[in-house]
Amino acid sequence: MTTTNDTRDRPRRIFVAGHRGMVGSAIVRRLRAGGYPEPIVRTRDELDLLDQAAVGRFFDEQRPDYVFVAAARVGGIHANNTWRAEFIYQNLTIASNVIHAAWRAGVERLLFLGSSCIYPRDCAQPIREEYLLSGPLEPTNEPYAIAKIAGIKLCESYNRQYGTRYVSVMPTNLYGPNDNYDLATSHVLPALIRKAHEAKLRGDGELVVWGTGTPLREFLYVDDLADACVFLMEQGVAEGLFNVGVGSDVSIRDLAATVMDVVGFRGSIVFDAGKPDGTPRKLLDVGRLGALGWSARTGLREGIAAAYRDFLERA
Ligand code: GFB
Repeated sequence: MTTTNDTRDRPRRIFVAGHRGMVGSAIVRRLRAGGYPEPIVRTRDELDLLDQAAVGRFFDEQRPDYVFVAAARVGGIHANNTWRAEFIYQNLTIASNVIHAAWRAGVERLLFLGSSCIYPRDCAQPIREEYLLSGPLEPTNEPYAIAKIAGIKLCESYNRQYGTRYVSVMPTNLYGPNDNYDLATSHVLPALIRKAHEAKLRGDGELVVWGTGTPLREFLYVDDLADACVFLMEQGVAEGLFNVGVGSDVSIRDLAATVMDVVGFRGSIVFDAGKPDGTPRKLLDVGRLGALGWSARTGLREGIAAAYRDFLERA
């Protein structure tokens, strides 16, 4: 891992790919708060990241000096398991189009966003970055994980062959403002917020939770992730893979109880064993980023309360 702490390195033309998503919008918020020049952004209508020629033209014209690759087809366990072709095709294509065009246009620095599901399903916990490619993946999200692993390897390969400084970050399960609350495609935390809220309004006695409730998950508030990404940029980190998490996890059953408490729904939990559990546990070892001086700030209950406020504002 190489770092440079050179203030002349402070980028001025920053492109945030995927600025309308939960992660991209949090990165834009963090850059604005940090006094950076307004980042370059494009909606999907303005720039289709699946269109290789259009992406090439965009980079040649704009010549950013830093790129955050937060654009991706994402979703929860059901979406990943169902739309497997779109998840692998779109994520592979976005990663290769953006990273290749960035290199061709002379972009020296880039940060690629992956996910903790890139690690083997049954690897030792907490998961260290070097466990990548040490075993088989979790089947429910294998297509997505393979695409994200390809993105990591693109960064690594361009760095080795061409001397670029492309870094990858692997966040754990994220939640926060601008999340997806569609029950068919969302992750567990926004799904539980919505289910508990609607159950409260209807006066239901029960809340349905998918699977057995025993899987363990680690949850990171998205503004903390954005802060970690900008921190890595500011530190001048030049290469490598960085886990981003909070260092502790919670069972889905306990998560549901906390969400119900925050939302103020007092019913009981019913488990739908017809839905998959997915990976039993994926707690990240966050020592590598911690050694550089970064740690997450938002506690789970506090973060869920903030996410619930955001849900109410959007409802
Ligand atoms: O968040 P989630 O969809 O994704 O599900 P993964 C986490 C756990 O919560 C699983 C359970 O055990 C689900 O069965 N769960 C309980 C629910 N109730 C619900 C519900 O109403 N909705 C949802 N969605 N889950 C994804 C990967 O895995 O995590 C992606 O598929 C990505 O590739 C992402 O890595 C971060 O944590 O299982």
